[in-house]
Amino acid sequence: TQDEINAKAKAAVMDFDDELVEEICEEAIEAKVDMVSLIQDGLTAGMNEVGDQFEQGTLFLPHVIAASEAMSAGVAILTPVLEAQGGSVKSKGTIVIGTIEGDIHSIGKDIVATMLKIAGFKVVDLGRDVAIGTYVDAVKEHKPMIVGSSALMTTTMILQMNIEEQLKEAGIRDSVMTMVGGAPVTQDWADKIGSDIYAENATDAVVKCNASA
Ligand code: HCB
Repeated sequence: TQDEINAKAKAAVMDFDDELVEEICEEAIEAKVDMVSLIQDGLTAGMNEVGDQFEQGTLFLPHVIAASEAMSAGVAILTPVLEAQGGSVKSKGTIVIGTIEGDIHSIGKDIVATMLKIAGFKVVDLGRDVAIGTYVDAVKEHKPMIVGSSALMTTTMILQMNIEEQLKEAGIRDSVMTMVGGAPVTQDWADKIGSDIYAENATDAVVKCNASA
C-alpha cells in the first residue's frame, strides 16, 4: 500500500541506501501508487528526519550528503514518469525558478519545478546559487507570470528581499508575481518582504500558482 511504500522509502533515505531507494521507486511505479505522496511523505520525510538529526548533532554532514544522494536517486526515477503523466496540457504560463545566491540546496527547488511542469506550466529553471541580477534578467527575457526563489538557509533567505528591490529598481515589479519558499521561509516572511506567494511545499506551490494563472 501507499503507506507501506512511503515508510520503506523514508527508511531507505535514512539508511543512505541509493539502491534500495531506486528499487522502492521502481516498485512504486509498478504498483501505481501516488508518486507525489511518495516524494513528500516518503523520501522528503526521510530527508527531513536526517536534517533534524544533523541539527541535533547525532548525524554529520557526510550523512546529509549521503541521504540527499539517496533521495535524488529516487526523484530521478520518478521524475520522467511524473512528467509523462502530465501529458500535453496547454501551457498555463511561464514560471522562472531558482535557488538563491549563496545557496546550493537544490532538491526542494527541483521538486517544485517538476511539479509545476506536470501541472502544465512552462518552467525556466535557473539552477542554484542564482545571482539576484539573473532573476531580474530572466524576468525581462522570459516575461514569466511568476518568478520563484528557493532559500534553505536563514542567511540566504534575506536575499529574497533583494529580488523584490531589484525588480522594483528595474521598473518591472508589477509585471510579475513573486513566489518564495524553502524550509526557513514562512508566510510571515513573504508578507514582510512583499512577496506575492508563499508555498510551503510543492503541492502548495502548484495550488497557489494555479490560482494565479
Ligand atoms: Co544543508 N543545511 N547545508 N545541505 N541541508 C540545511 C538547510 C540546515 C537547515 C541544516 C541544519 O543545520 N539544521 C542548514 C541551514 C541552517 C541555516 O538556516 N542557516 C544547512 C547548512 C548549514 C548547510 C551547509 C552550510 C553545511 C556546511 O557546509 N557546513 C551547506 C550549504 C552550502 C551552501 O549552500 N552554500 C549545506 C549543504 C547541504 C548538502 C549539499 C549536503 C545537501 C543539499 C543537496 C542538494 O540540495 N543538492 C543539504 C541538505 C540535503 C540539507 C537538509 C538536511 C535537507 C534539505 C532538503 O533537501 N529537504 C536541510 C535540513 C532541513 O531543511 N530541515 C539542511 C528536502 C526538500 C524536499 O525540502 O524544504 O528543500 P525543501 O523544499 C520543499 C519546500 O521548502 C518547498 O517545496 C519543496 C518541496 O516540497 N520549496 C519551495 C522549496 N523551495 C521553494 C521555492 C518556491 O518558490 C516555493 C516552494
